[in-house]
Amino acid sequence: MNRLTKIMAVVALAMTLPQGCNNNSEAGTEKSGAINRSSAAEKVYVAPGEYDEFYSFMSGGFSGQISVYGLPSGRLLKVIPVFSVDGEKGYGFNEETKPLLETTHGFIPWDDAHHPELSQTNGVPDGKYIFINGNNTPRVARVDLTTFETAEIIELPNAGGNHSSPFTTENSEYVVAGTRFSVPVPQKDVPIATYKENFKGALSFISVDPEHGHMDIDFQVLMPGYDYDLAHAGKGKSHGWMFFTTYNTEQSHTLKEVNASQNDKDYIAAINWKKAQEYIKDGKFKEMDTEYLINRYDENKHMAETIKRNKVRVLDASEYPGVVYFLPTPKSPHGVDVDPTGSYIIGNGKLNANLTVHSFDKMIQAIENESFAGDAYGIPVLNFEDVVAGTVESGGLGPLHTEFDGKGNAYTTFFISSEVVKWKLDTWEVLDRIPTYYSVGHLMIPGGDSKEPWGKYMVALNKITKDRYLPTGPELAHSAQLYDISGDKMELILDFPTIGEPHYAQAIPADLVAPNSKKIYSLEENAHPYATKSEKDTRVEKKGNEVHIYMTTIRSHFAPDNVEGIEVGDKVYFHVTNLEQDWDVPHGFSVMGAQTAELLIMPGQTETLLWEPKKPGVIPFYCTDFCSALHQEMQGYLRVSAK
Ligand code: CUK
Ligand code: CUA
Repeated sequence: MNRLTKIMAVVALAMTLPQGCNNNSEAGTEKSGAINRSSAAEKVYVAPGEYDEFYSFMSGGFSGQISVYGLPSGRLLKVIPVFSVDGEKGYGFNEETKPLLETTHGFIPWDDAHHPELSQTNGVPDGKYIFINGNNTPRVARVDLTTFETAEIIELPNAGGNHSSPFTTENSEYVVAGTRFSVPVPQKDVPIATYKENFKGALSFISVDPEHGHMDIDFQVLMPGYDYDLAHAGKGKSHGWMFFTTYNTEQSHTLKEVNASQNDKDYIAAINWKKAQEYIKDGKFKEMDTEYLINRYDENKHMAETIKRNKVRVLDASEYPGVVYFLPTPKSPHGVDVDPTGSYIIGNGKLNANLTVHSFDKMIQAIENESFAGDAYGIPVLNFEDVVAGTVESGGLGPLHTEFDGKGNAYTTFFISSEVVKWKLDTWEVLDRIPTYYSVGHLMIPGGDSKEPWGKYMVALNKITKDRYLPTGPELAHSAQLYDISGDKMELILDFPTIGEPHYAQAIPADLVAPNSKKIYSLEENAHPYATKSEKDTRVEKKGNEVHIYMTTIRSHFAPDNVEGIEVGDKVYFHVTNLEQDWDVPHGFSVMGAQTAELLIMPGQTETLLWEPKKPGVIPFYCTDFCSALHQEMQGYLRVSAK
């Protein structure tokens, strides 16, 4: 085969998907593989009224949200709206949360979320926050795990396709955001064929304020347009480094499936962010004019605010020695994962069968010896032989991602051969393999990308469901599969469907999150500018064509519940405060003809719905959340007159 036909063959292979059942199962086993039903049932059974052992946070993929499941039961606990509007909670529809979805492109009520990542303390998930990337309009969100609500969304300038994100450092000093699509930096109108000269990849290092969690871009490292796919932080001995995969060192801008697969090796970019911090501290950086927004939700005001930034600090990698090194890695590496000790950097070449393991110690040695193979874009390229620690001869095809159990074992997914392979660190020998149904992308072990994994379960996140569930028309849910990994052999114990595409997930023992979960917003501390803290303060204020209704709810009535004097063409703002102070007694609110959605107001909280009446008449409104035996009576009327 000549080179091009070889590449085409690989591409064709990469497109192969399982056709249906029995694709991977061993002879004689049904589509579920060899399942010990009673042992599996016992392992996943959480009796009514009992709690799960772990919270699991799954990316919603093209739903733009995070879904929260209990493990091992697979029960759905909550969907947290992040990048997409959500009628169930009024998210992105009420005036308080609308600013969260503002960008320099305008109000964007959707995104494609791939990777949730828990905040860490000393390299271990701490249960404070979960971050997630918006891939399409580059953004990173922070969800507060005391409220399970989106607290902040930051936009990323100079990026296009925020895929290698938001992986965090040992103490959440930074969450990072690479760029999967290189773009002109700064953005400008140039011919696409000038890719090599004009297109760059900006890697953002987003600082997280330890007290409030507030994010901002500390600096960006400007890189050649190699396309940055995934990342993971060093830990332990490699703390201070961040590793990104590249898959387009060819710098092609068209037919990437062929053109970006020509080089036998692309690079893992090793970024010494502590070195970058020194340059920043010494004032040795450039300030670039740009524009990006930070949208923050203030819990006391129950209101999001937008902050505009117009500059970003940049370090062009070619001009700052010691910040970036390239580690050659075969076959278009996708995932890059660092083992719990921080010694090994595993690159999964997605067009490969074998896994490449680099040694952090050898990398440092080679840098100290200045033993370089050459340079690319002024960045030193290390010799493959100098940094490689071993190769795992996996016997699988299409490796994507690796996680760890904290007992010296690694687990890698194979998309094409649709399986998970367990192998041993240091000896690189394969210990076990098990099929997934079907076409696994990421996998997740609770804490499995941290210093101290809780290596009891593994979840495979599958792209294709085919025959696993009752058919639901042409579109089938994606799927998670839960495996018991406490023994020598992996054991499949549960399937459950997911919301959107569960690219990646994180999980954490429930007792690190549940005790801090907030039960109630204090009415007394409610600092919302339109809060009404007692029924006697409810009122209607009209200024020109703006009507502000200061309304309260308590079981089972609204005050006021009859409003007259509204005219067609008015902008009517309902500022509704829930006076309840009991856990889990929300009231809902909506109006006939509401142009957006409803409000779901938690006890102690104020939310605002904007309504623009179009026709005269008497319009009913009601509580949309069943709240008491007299919920059906919880309603009112609005009289709308012609102008
Ligand atoms: S991933 Cu986003 S395209 Cu391997 Cu993290 Cu699938
Ligand atoms: Cu209040 Cu239903």
